[in-house]
Amino acid sequence: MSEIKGPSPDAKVDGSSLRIAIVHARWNKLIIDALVAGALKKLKEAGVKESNIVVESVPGSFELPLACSRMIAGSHIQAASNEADLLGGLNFGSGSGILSPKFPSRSGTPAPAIPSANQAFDAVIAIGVLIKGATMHFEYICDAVSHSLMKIQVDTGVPVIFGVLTALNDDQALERAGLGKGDKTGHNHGEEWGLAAVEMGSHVRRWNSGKFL
Ligand code: DLZ
Repeated sequence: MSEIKGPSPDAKVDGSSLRIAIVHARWNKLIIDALVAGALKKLKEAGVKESNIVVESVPGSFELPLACSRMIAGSHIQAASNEADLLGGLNFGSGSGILSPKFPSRSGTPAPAIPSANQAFDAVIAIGVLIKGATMHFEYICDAVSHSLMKIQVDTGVPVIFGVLTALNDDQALERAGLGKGDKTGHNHGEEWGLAAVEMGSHVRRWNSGKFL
């Protein structure tokens, strides 16, 4: 019998030219670790190079929106700065770059190696696990985090994948990380988040250059 729920398996994704960030909370670490592993597995299967994957962590899910926002901004600054370095050797002089014979070191000081990070993030995956407790805390954080992550992706134009489980109890969260008990192992949603990042990163690149199917 075919599945009713879940994403369609149709999308073919090629992540070989993409740069993707994962930022995860550290609350409920056992579940977080499985979700991050699931996302990483699918990123790599889709061809994203290990050197183009950045993983950062924050204390809890409430910190995810700020982290996504600053990481997206920082990656643009990093990419622009590396481009300037490649073009003009503004503050380096290693003598090893393709343009360096024309632009020798001004200071004579050996330059830091040019990082491979010469492109901004094509997508960010925000991963957190919120489990309802006795108070309203859960509701406030779920609401704030989901709205903020949506706002960041719309405002920046960089896909932010919603990898935040909002579970009513431990079992729900475990099952959504493929860690459920007995015959209810469940499924690791981190895998879909990895694929969604590659698909959305590719789409946005294409759309940004005015190409449509
Ligand atoms: C405080 C708190 C609680 C009670 N529960 C969770 C949770 O289930 N999942 C999660 O990611 N974070 C939780 N936090 C931490 C908050 O997200 C946040 O880190 C703190 O309130 C500090 O801002």
